[in-house]
Amino acid sequence: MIKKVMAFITIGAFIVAASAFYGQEAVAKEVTLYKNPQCGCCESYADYLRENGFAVTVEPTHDLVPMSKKAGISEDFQGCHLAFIDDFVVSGHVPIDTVKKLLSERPNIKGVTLPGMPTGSPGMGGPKTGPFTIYQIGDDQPTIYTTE
Ligand SMILES: [Cu+2]
Repeated sequence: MIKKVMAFITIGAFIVAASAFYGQEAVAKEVTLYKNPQCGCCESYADYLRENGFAVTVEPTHDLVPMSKKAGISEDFQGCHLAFIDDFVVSGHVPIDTVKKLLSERPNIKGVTLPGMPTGSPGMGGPKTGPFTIYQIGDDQPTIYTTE
């Protein structure tokens, strides 16, 4: 009897775990990425997100700077494109581990940004010359979210 109950619990737990797993895998997270029409590294970053399982829609725009500002990112901290994922904004060539950290920890911020276009960051070519500093965007001055 106890063995039977244990078996049911084990199967039940397996089904719950499996459906949670497949539920996550089946639905690719939607991303809208705004970029200047001529930006090539932004396209590469969109592909990088796609390779990591996101469904990316690229929207060319000439209003990237004001749009980024409206999203809470002052000019000094803006990346070369602006992506909206869930309720967060991700600006610039932010590595996927940081995007995942943001989406799983869900801190009370507007989003994150990697200013400039550091070589070696995802979507940019060349060697990585040092750690990337990713800033968090909130109501106040940006502060460091993480480095990687
Ligand atoms: Cu870029």
